[in-house]
Amino acid sequence: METGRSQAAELLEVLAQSRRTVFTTHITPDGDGLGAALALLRALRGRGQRAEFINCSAAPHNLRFLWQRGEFHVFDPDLHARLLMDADTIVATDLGGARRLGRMEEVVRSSPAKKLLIDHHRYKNDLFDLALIVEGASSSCEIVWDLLRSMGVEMTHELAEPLYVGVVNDTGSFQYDATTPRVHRMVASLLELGVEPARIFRELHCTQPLGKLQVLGSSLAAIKLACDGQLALSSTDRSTLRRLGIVPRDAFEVVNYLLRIRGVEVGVFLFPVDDSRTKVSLRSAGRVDVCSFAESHGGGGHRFAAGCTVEGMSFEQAEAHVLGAMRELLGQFEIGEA
Ligand SMILES: [Mn+2]
Repeated sequence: METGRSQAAELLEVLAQSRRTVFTTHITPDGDGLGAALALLRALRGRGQRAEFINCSAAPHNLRFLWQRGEFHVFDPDLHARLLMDADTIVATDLGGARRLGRMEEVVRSSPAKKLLIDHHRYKNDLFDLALIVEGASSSCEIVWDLLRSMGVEMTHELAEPLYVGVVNDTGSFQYDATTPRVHRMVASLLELGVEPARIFRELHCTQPLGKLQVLGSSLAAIKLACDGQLALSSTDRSTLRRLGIVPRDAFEVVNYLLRIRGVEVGVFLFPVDDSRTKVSLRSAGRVDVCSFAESHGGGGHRFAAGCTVEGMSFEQAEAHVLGAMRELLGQFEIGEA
């Protein structure tokens, strides 16, 4: 990694001095944010430092195999606000923007603790005293892997497993561009510490509720192509999710399938949160930067994988708005077949 060396050194210095550290990651946490925080928390605790992991929302069921009792807590103001106010250091991993602290944002902002960020997303930082952002990293876990080695921590299975889950999560099981030789060297070293890829695959992927596959089925059946087949669009709705008994985030995986269609450059998945807000998830095959659109609507992510919420319009209007913006990005000005 070329950038972030001095921030990394500074960050490690702060962590070394910190007697009470609180970790957190983004709302609806994923394997990368959880893995990065968990590995660092274990390293600090291993050195005898107090550390807690408090998050604004619960973790998905398929990641709960990662931690032991007492290693992860869902934010309860009565129990945890004091802890955040009294902490020396608050560390956010994989955050993707201060708003993604959810209902913890206010207390994190008002805490006198030193605030550190470890991330590989690009966005404007108006909260953290020290931001270690390595845009070229595959995952926040790759950054933490570097940090742990700089700390001279002895790598063990309990540090390796969460890091492995984070890298698998963010590389889409080693399918994205971020899958570098370096990532494979990192993973090799994690496997040498006893990480079991087959068992972790089963934990992550073979534990899905039926409804999640059914919403995938109905959303795939509803795919529309536009812009001469370069744009694939799909969506689901609240009543379908209710009927299938699943939560919205279980539906969003659909977006990753859209790029599998021959000729598709951009995939868009839409979900109407309510009558005036539509969640939009965007994927690009590598020619079009979809992050700028997401950023212009208060969201963010990476150049080729981003998301946002379009507000102040109906679902139909939001769909047309996104379609128009993507058509422009694709450099197509004729009306595509919708
Ligand atoms: Mn990540």
